[in-house]
Amino acid sequence: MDNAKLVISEARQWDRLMALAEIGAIVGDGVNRQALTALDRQARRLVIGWAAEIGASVSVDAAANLWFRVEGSDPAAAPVLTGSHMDTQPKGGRFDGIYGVIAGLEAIAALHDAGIVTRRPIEVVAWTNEEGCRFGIGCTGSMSWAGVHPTDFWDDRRDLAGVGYGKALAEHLAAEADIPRRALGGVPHAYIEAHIEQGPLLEAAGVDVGVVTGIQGSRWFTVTVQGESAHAGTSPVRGRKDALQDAMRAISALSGAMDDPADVLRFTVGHMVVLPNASNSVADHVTFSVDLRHPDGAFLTARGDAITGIVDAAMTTCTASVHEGFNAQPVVFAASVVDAIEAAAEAASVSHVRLASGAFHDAQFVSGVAPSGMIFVPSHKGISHNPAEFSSSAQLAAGTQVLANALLALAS
Ligand code: HGY
Ligand code: MN
Ligand code: MN
Repeated sequence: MDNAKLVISEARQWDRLMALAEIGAIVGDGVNRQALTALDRQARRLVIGWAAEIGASVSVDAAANLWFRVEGSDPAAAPVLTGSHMDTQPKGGRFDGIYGVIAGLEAIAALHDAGIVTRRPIEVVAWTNEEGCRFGIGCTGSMSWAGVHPTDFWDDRRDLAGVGYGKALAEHLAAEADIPRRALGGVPHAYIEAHIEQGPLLEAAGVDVGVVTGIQGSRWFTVTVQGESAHAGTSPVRGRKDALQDAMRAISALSGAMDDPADVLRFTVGHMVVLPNASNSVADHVTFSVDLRHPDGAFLTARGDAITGIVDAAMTTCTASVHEGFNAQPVVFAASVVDAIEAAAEAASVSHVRLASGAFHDAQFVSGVAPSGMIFVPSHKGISHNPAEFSSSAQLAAGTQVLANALLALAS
């Protein structure tokens, strides 16, 4: 199939990304558009309008994943799938996730503009709740679709306002009741996700596109420390059951235990809730997050399984419990897809290099169902999960041209 006619529109793609960045815009060119919120739905409606312009069919599944489909000459053929997520971190950037959805839309728009009908149908998906920041669990849309857990598995997870995941999902689906429904699941022929690198390698190497070989493993835990609240002025320090002091001991012990001179093991405590959170009351209930990552599954299992013992040993007067909420094992992408992406980069005459992903992505769960791969574009100084996140229009366009070429090859 001739790539020459398949030309994506850099301007259309950039304008759409900037229009979406207005929905949930925060200071410093950032975006706060969290999963299953009214802002999320507002952005979805905008993208639905663009998809309708090129005649793509629109549907939503029971996990609220949003699907766009263009038919192929052989409607019975397994589709080629592309996409990413539309939700952001609380202090997110304009490109993480949403770039992959808009790049997928741009690729099918370019095929439409070129009058190219591929043999296989092509689908673009926006996965629900990849970031996980609102409810403390990521990739619930792609995990539901891949059959890793049922859609009600996370019903008891609550956001900071106490809204449960199940309630938020039900409200979201009700608000989108006018959109045709689609069965959960499916087996695509292949999946490619375009995403910003969120690391410094491509920019430092002066390379246009990353051909992603795989994704390291990630494990998320919630540690709960239970003490006793008391008066800050009248209760002797010696007799206190101070949950915040013991939580700090646990975090310090974990930090020491997870220290890796090679800086390959990644240990992060990014979220903490202190109750009653009053300056003159001793804390009686503290929860904090643990995000642990490593490319070696066995090593990650061993280190993650040690967390409970380390936390218990750190307790002086309080009790603690550790709950694992998210476990994404390392994945190596299918050679057939990695090679197709590399060939597509050659066809687009863009420089490319193979690299692994430090961030997790929905592709981690899709690869359990179908041969998958990812395309990275450079992130300025590797900054992400930060309003200063930036990739240039030309860099984003190069990635999308490679995506379009790869989709064309895989769908032919
Ligand atoms: O945390 C991650 O790796 C992803 O960016 N949500
Ligand atoms: Mn992302
Ligand atoms: Mn992210």
